[in-house]
Amino acid sequence: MRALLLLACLLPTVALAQDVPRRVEVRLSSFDFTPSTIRLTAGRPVVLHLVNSGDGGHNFAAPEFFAAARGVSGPVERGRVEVAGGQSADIRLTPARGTYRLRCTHTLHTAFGMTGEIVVE
Ligand SMILES: [Cu+2]
Repeated sequence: MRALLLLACLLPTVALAQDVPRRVEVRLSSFDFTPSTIRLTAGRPVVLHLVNSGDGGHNFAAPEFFAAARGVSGPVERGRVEVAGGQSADIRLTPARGTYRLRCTHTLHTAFGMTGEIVVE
């Protein structure tokens, strides 16, 4: 009986754990994404926590990635997220399988190497 009660208490927790999105932090700085390769699981909800640790503004531009994802919520505009210096932004979505290009579209930042890749498997 006690085991049954324990199971009854645990079941909702297990169901909830699968729905809770995984949190993935990505740091933006001059001129890098850290990590530069972001690995996600297809169909598994995620919160991308974008942190700009620099003084200047950067963006997280991945239009194909956002277009393919489901349930995108957060400050995404035209496939990119602007993050001012010292600020952060949270984007919740469910990613679709694929390999997507990531870059910062601010003037010359891509040329300076501010690029990355999002791999969803
Ligand atoms: Cu930048």
